[in-house]
Amino acid sequence: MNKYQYIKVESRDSIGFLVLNRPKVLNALNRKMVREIVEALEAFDHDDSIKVIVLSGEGRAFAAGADIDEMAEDDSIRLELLNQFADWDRIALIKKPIIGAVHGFALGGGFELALCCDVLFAAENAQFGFPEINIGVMPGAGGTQRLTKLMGKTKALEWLWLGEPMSAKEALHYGVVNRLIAPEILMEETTRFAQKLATKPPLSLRLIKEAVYKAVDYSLYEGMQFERKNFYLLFSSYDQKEGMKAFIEKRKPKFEGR
Ligand code: CO8
Repeated sequence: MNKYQYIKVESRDSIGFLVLNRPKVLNALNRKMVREIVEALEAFDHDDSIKVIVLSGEGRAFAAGADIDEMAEDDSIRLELLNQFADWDRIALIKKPIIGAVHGFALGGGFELALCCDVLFAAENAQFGFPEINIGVMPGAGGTQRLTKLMGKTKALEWLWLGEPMSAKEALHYGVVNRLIAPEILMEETTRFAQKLATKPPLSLRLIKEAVYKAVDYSLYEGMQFERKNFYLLFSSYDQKEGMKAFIEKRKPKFEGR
């Protein structure tokens, strides 16, 4: 049973599927919807039967941004007190891989949500952009930071200032997305990739994700110290013993995530 109002969730073959489900308004993200997304991600993260999470949108868009109707009358003090971005911050604490499958529009908060994914697969018809400038604001859920870290200052400024959409091809060129896929096979290809990840030892997936994100913020030296500790940590796992034993015995490993 779907307990959520604005999203759909489903588990299949060790993959947790989260689908944004407000297609009539192109999956515009209202605050309750963001809360639901975060709660569903956390539920998948704590579910031992789930190895990988796939995030996508229902209808003709991934998400066309924050719900403009909801925030049109907001003021600064109300926003400060609401502290809505605390929910967004929780997304960065998800330990399992999150694969985004983006088709159609991924604008504003929708683009920011896509940028919260670890890996992005884009349909050839996907359009990414930060149109906030055209309605007198700017990104607020990490867009200026994550986009700049991905594509560099000069290109990020061009997109953020102009507010024009970036084609999927451009997004690929600038390293914003991993792969371009024909729209009709987007979910199939994303699922295939998620299935591959789901066969890997979950603790390695988890500690690699953690270490790679440190590379974004830490100096090389600090990052390497962090990586080393995670490397050592994996030698306490069953899967390290099993993986290496299986190699020596020339058989396929059976990973257990412990
Ligand atoms: N908010 C609310 N409703 C929306 C939104 C939105 N962001 N985007 C689309 N809709 C609604 C439309 O109002 C329309 O509703 P209705 O049928 O009732 O009139 C329906 O979705 C379909 O949209 P259109 O008829 O406009 O469809 P088009 O194909 O003609 O155009 C566009 C598609 C170009 C995507 C157009 O809808 C558009 O420009 N949308 C707004 C894009 C935008 O400005 N996004 C940024 C919003 S600001 C933001 O995201 C700030 C992030 C801050 C942090 C995040 C907190 C969650």
